[in-house]
Amino acid sequence: MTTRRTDHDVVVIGAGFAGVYLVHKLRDGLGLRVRGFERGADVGGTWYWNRYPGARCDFESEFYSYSFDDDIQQEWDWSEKYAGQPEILSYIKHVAQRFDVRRSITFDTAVTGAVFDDERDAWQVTTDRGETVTATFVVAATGNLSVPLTPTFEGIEDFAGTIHHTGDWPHEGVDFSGQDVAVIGTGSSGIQAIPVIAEQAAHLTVFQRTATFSVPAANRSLEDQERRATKRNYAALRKAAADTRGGILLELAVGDFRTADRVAVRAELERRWRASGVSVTATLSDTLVSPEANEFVAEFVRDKIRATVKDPATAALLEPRDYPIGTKRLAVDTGYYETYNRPNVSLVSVRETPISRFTERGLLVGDREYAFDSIVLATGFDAITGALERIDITGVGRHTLREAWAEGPKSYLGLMVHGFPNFFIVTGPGSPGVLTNVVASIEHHVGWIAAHIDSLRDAGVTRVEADAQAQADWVAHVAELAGRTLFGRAASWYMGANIPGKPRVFMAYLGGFRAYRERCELVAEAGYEGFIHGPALHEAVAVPTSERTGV
Ligand code: NA7
Repeated sequence: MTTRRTDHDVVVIGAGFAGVYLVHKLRDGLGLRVRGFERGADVGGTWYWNRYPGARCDFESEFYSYSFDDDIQQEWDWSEKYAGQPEILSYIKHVAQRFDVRRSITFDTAVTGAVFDDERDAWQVTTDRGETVTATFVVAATGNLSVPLTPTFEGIEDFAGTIHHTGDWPHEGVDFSGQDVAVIGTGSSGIQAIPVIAEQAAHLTVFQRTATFSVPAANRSLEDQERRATKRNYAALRKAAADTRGGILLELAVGDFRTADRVAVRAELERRWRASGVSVTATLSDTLVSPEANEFVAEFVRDKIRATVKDPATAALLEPRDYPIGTKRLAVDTGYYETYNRPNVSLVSVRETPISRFTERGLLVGDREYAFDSIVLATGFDAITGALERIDITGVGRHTLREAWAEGPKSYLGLMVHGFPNFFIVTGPGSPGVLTNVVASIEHHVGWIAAHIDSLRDAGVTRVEADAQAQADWVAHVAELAGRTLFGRAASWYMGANIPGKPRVFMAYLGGFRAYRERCELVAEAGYEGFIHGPALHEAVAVPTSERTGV
């Protein structure tokens, strides 16, 4: 790696939370020659693109933040429990500035291809700016929710008004004052945007295909003394959070449904709903495995919807009935259900009669046309695999990642894919990333990848690859864990079910952050068990190790 046999030691793709930390860790921590590429004009990733009104974190910001540098966590004051997008973006910029990360990143530049050179143990990376560079390693920090999904709507180009996707929001903002506005989609993004747009628009019509379970954030300003208390105990709190399933401290379960007293559970749900609904689904330990437990919690939330929304017909449409609570991402809102009591908001269900097309004036649902000035697409993302599958990644034997993942994504620990040596992924499929406080997962993965690359350097090895059997075992383990839960009953983006033709595979590791970390530690301690250092056997005969290592 020090022989300059490649242009760079590492190419990092993406400059969100993961990419920023990777550049710092690998460049400043390991002294590697690092080059980053980022499609956007600046750092931020998800928080750079998702600037829609109401965009906000649904993990507590004091913990949805880096822990690797104590000065930063001591200096930074989060204004609210759940920070809004502008504040989170400022934070990432602040960290990038502190470590002078930007000088190693080429912005406004998307990586379009990466081809592994089997002879040289190096990647050739190409960009949409026509640049080609070589690097020993590539680390994909491409994000899980970075490819906005616009469903194929007939006539979309005929619409005379403006269309905005929540995941690609104009930087200058959008003024909806006096407008008739439509929002299509009621996932987390729609649920955050709808109350804010409703305050501005003359009229807002929400088009809902599937009602989503949403819980109140009870967001609020943080007091100085709270911030000080967190800062005093940061190390211990972060450590405790890392030992949980989600990498975040939430209230614990009071028991399981079979043995817990129903009246007490109901009272506890009530208390949690008022304090902040995020831990409602964690009230019972078996919400995600027992249909009865799940229905009990789901019915509690439906009761809340009925109690909040004044018009019974609208309330009935908003009651989620299509999937077990928690098996699609739980939305965390500020005044979502209350918004439907406003005179300028209406709800149209497109469950039975879908949107048939866009027209010049608006949308056609069945034979009814709705006219709008603006339409907001809150229609989600090609999640988890989308960003990687849009890059032409060609590994050993000229096999592409798209081919390797044709029946669903396969990886070892979510970190590497067999057949793609020296290519690491941060919070990839098979990692617990999307089910956890993703910043905690990112810090873990980046630390683990950096340590692994460092150990390769120490050993003078220029090639590492996931073993085929280790990968097959991990994929089976991930599927087996998912099979024990209710997650398969939801048409969620975790399952790829929001994309026509995408294989329906539960893509995240459900064993929890703690178990995952422990497993990764054991693997490393055992000399990176399941990873092959040096050339691996593919169908063809491998070149002897002695000729391939020790560069
Ligand atoms: P989601 O959660 O994937 O939500 C997308 C929404 O768009 C969902 O309600 C979809 O309904 C709806 N949708 C998609 N296509 C259509 C069509 N053709 N017609 C009507 N409605 C449609 O994306 P978000 O951006 O809200 O959230 C993504 C994650 O970001 C979130 O989970 C957090 O982790 C942060 P469906 O449910 O498919 O019937």
